[in-house]
Amino acid sequence: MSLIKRLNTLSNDFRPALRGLLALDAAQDESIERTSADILKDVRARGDAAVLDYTRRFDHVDAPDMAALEIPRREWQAALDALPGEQRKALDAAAARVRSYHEHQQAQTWTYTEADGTVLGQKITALDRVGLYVPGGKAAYPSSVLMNAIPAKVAGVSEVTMVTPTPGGVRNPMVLAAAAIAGVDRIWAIGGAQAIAALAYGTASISAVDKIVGPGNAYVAAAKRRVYGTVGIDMIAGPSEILVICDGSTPADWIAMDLFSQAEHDELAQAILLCPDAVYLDGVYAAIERLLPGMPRADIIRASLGRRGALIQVRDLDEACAIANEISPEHLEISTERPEEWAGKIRHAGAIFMGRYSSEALGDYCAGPNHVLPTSRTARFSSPLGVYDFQKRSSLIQVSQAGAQTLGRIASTLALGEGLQAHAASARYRIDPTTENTQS
Ligand code: HSO
Ligand code: ZN
Repeated sequence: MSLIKRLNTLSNDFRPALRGLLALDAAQDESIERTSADILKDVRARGDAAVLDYTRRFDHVDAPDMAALEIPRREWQAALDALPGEQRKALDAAAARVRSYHEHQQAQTWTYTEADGTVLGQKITALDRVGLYVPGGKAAYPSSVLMNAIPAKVAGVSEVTMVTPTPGGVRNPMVLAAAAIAGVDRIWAIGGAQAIAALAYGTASISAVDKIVGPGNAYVAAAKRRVYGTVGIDMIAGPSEILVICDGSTPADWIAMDLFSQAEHDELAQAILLCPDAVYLDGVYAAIERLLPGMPRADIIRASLGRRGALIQVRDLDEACAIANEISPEHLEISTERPEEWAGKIRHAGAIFMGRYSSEALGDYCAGPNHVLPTSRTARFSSPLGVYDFQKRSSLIQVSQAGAQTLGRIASTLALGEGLQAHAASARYRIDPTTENTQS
């Protein structure tokens, strides 16, 4: 059994094989949908009491009241102080770089003035309250705490409330430390659909938020989809993906390890390499074979590469770019000479890593850009998480007296066409009768 599929764009079965690779059975599990809907309803009705019940049932944490489920700031601070020096420095450095990158995304309020003195514009405001879900267990990533909370704070969100399940009462110190560095405001040791419900609807102890972000399991995703509309949500993330375009001159071990770096996230993660050089692809295959047994997460990597991975021989790098656009991957590495030239041909990718030294792992942790990216081909229409996800726009309209004369005529004509008399009158009231017949 081969470790990873070998495909060639020239062979007849390439198209169906590619379709098979990209297909991901997104069928939503009915029973998960139902359970999560029931939990939402119950928390909405019973508030804190329901949250306490579900936390007992699912996390085996028997808290007497909600106060016992809030993780106090002194505990995050203690977690931060107890970090080994290297880890503390790395977390600080990553946070500083993520912050400075996101400061570049800050949108500005703008206005312009028309000849008659009418002022029009757009005002930017931050959301008031944001909820951040952080999974417990194996996918509890401190780096994701930074990637979600820092842009919210840069945007000017006044209160970031984090929720994170603590099965058996075990709290993850590195997650708490990251929250302290990122500027999170409060942390509750709750998770699952019950945490999403508490954030969306509010309870006596937990204030309702305006938007919920952060990854979670299938119950959390179902709950987020269901509360959308009551609150905003970020994207619903699918399994991680990496697509590498290589000219065949990067050390094969580097590329093999880049593929592993996404594959190790999840059995359903996707790692694909496109290269015109068959001998190079043989070399990467050999590197995979040699390096895989030494990986602690070899089982996950093997499953992911075997199911959804591929080494694809392309005619040339132009064809590689065309296929990359079709796949619209979450992460694209362009491991070639003059990568910026090939990047010019890329239209759909969550993040584009250019050159042999830009490994995706650097972007996952500390380059600066966000690692929350569109997956499952949604890069065709969506963007990385950013400051703009925590801000909104209000239109500004300040019509001058002169402006009201011209606009009033246009508006009242259109209003009469729509049969809306009050609109027409409201516009016409502001027209000076002495000018009424002198302007058209
Ligand atoms: N590659 C993941 C983010 C991550 N990697 C967190 C390591 N830790 C997002 O696709
Ligand atoms: Zn990663």
